[in-house]
Amino acid sequence: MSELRTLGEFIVEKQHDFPHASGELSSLLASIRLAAKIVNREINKAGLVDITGSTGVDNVQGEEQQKLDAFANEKFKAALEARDQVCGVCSEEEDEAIVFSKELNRNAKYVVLMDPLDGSSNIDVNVSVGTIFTIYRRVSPVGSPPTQEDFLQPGNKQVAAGYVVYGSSTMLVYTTGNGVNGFTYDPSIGTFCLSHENMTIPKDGKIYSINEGNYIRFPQGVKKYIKYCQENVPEDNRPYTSRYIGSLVADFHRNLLKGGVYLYPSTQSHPQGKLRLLYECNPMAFLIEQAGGQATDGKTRILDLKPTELHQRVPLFIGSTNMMNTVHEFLEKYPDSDY
Ligand code: AHM
Ligand code: MG
Repeated sequence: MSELRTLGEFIVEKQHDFPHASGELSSLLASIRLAAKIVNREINKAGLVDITGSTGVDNVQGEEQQKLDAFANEKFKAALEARDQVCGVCSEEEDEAIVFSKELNRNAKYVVLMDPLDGSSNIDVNVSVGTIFTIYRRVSPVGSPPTQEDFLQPGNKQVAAGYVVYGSSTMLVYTTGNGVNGFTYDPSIGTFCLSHENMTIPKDGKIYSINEGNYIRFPQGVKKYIKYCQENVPEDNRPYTSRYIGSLVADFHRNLLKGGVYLYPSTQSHPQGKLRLLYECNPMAFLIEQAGGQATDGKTRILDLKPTELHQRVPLFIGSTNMMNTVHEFLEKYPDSDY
């Protein structure tokens, strides 16, 4: 971080890339930034529960400590509602889309879809977790409540998307369709500072990320690809390295920086895989393409899938272009119905 540029300054600077930009998107991104800081603070206190019996200080009297994922959901919703730029939100934490009822919100032109705290199995064990978000322009008329159609837009209509990784340091990475930029949180000044300008994923990599415990249930093409990754071919940098955190945001972030491929395929028991199209796969697919990589469900570009349900799941293959090409060769050679 040679020259100190804050996320706030960067957002305003980039606003000029959009003709007729009115600042609404900038204000929306600012509300995400604020919620991220609050969630970051809470995550960093989480370990204190065992020492003090509660994460303490700002706990409302008598109220039971909330689970962190529910807490993150509330904070992001509140921040988004308060800035009046969003008419509704779809969250992994809620069955139905949330419609903001204030008139100012009804007049807003954006909807946000999010996974407020992804990687839930890692929350209690001090391993990186993340927030994933995406922003769409509504298709229903401004002034009315948002409809399902606003939330079920294909990923290629995203206006902006990003994630926050709460890791050894906290970072916010986002795109508005003009490249990907990353900001590291400096807790001493309470500010996200530009640390990774114009991020691109290496075309080649040697990391593959998959929950190999499910191997027996994977389609043939995926099994064969895993064996290919493990072959001893030094001139091709194989065997590759296996890295799997179990937090999509953290696995994605590492592969983005180092080059690699992340796979969450269909399995015999879960033919649609596990990850959610609207607020996990689409934002990550937008980011990876902006960074020069690829994302598909094994056949189709993630961003071209037409969503049918809010919490729809799809298989996800995402990462470095040359590695993705090899994944596809294997998937084509061994049809995916063949487990
Ligand atoms: P979650 O939204 O319940 O946290 O689940 C999503 C997470 C991803 O972050 C992660 O990549 C994946 O689930 C791990 O799943 P598995 O434990 O099956 O490997
Ligand atoms: Mg999730």
